[in-house]
Amino acid sequence: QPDVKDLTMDTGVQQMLEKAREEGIETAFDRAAKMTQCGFGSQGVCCRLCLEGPCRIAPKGKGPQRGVCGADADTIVARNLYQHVMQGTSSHVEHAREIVHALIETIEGHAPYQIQGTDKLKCLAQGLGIDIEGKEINQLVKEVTAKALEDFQKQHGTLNWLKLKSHEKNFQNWEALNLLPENAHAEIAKSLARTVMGADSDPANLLMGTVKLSLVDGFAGLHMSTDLQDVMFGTPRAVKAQYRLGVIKKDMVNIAVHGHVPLLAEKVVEWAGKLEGEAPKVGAQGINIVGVCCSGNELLMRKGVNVATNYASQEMPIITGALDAMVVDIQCIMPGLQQVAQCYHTELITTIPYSKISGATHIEFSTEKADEAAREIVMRAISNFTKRDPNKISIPEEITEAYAGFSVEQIVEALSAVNKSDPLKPLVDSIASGSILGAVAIVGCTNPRRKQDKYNVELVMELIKNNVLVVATGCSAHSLGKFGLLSPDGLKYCGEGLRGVLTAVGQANGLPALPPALHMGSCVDNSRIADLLSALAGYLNVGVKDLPVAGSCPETHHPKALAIGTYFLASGVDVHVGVNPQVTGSELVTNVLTAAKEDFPITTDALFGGKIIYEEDSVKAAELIIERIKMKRKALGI
Ligand code: NFS
Ligand code: SF4
Repeated sequence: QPDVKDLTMDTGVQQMLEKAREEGIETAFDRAAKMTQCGFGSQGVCCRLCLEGPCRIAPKGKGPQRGVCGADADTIVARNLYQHVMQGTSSHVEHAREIVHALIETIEGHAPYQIQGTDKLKCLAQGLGIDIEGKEINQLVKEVTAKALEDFQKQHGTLNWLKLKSHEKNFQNWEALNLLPENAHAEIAKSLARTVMGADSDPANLLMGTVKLSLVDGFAGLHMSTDLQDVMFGTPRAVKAQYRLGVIKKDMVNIAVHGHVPLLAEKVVEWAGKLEGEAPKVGAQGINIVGVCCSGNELLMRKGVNVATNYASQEMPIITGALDAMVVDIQCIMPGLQQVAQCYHTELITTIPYSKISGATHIEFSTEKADEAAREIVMRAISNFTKRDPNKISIPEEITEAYAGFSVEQIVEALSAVNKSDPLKPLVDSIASGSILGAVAIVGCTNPRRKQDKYNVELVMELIKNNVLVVATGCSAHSLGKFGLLSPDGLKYCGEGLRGVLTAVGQANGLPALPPALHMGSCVDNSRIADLLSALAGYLNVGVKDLPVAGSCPETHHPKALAIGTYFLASGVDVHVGVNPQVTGSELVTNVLTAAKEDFPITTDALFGGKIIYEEDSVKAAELIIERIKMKRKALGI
């Protein structure tokens, strides 16, 4: 068995892994250590698309070079990547669609929510070409959601959200390349039809299909989800909160909220407040909600709810022995959670009809019945408090402080304190003068196959030391939060130029400084990063591809990250991946994505201005990213 210190940087998680071993409980880290990696699958050359197979292509020409149907490694790898992107895209699109319907039900009076982001609503309505004069909020919601629904059904033209949110130069480029999707559902269906056995087998064409689909992910997935969540729950503003397993409290009823769509998570918080008075009846001091993964991000961003942990260690809150319920919705929820939960008093509660786990309690959540479901969930957690086994309780003590809530609106507002009439100017000036070298978004997950948090944290340390501004989302933002990089305390790791700017902007806002990394939200909130880039490009009158910026997912695991990464590539942003993307079995696909060979006829770099940087070592990755940033600076003449 590997030493727990090699599995995660988080000492609280290490402590829980030791406890799990003593108690004979298996975790994802144990399973990862035992799982041998298939050489074919790792390179993406294994095909299971029909019953003639499975077929696999032998590496280095030693063995079969084509599947039974004649598909070669390039076709198989391109199809597998496409299918990953399809999975990611459908997850995000379904997320967006849920929010659209929740808004409609709310204004029709069937769902117990309130429209809290009226400014955002008006701004979206105007952007979508809706006349807002004299219209009531409900009428605006009706018209905006109608525009959203068109993006799932229109048969001509392209997505309203793409027209609304894309940078003009990107739009023109995609249009010229015939990459504008008509509607989200059709594009997903076409992609499925396209990747079946015996359909598209031209790897270059398949890659272009993958890019087209990633635009669905970006606009009808990420942007639409974020925008409409802001309409429903308000746009995030700076908040202060705490990180690490220490946020679980021994004498309180602890409920972990895990998953993605804030419709459930927000309601659980609301009902925990309403039912606070029930806690003393079972001997608890109150009700404590903690976040895990992206539901954690959503609650952190809008409510300042503390975060217990991120993806790879999602079993650990249960292992504390003090978690009374873990409530989940969709995506990134390990099926193995129930195996762990059944060894404790913790009740794992699934809520979505198409996302159940056998053995878990299922309490159906729908927007119409949101209050009943949330009430029942909280009541169950309260009664579970009495079922705890005191001998099994051990909560790691460490806690870190973090700031989050950096929506684009919040960032612009913070910058306005420095320059009221021209808020982007101080940022752009700092980049031009070299105080800030460029900006990198740290996104994505943690992965039980890699030492948890190490790669996210190391990369950021290296970047900020070199005066690169960092923004973060998803579970990688949680990694930074756990290690003080979302707090002004982390400023000591920054280069002098960056530290100066963060201190100046922070002080103009009455804070000692801004943190070295700005937490911009969940994974769908990568849309906020795209918005920020569009705004900067617009301000400078250049393309997004010309900006000295990059994205990076050092510890990713989910196909959603591949969809997001492809969307950013298509937008002209370099994307670093620290985990094997399972495409190396095809030289063609690898060359198109990484532009590794200079004379290769097509690359995403030539078509869009962004390329994949695959490097597992974070320090080396930082060097490669910085090299590209310097190249882009030079081209801008700064
Ligand atoms: Ni993003 Fe969020 Fe976390 Fe990764 Fe999963 S929770 S949507 S996919 S693991 S960051
Ligand atoms: Fe094999 Fe072709 Fe069928 Fe894939 S589609 S399993 S390569 S025969």
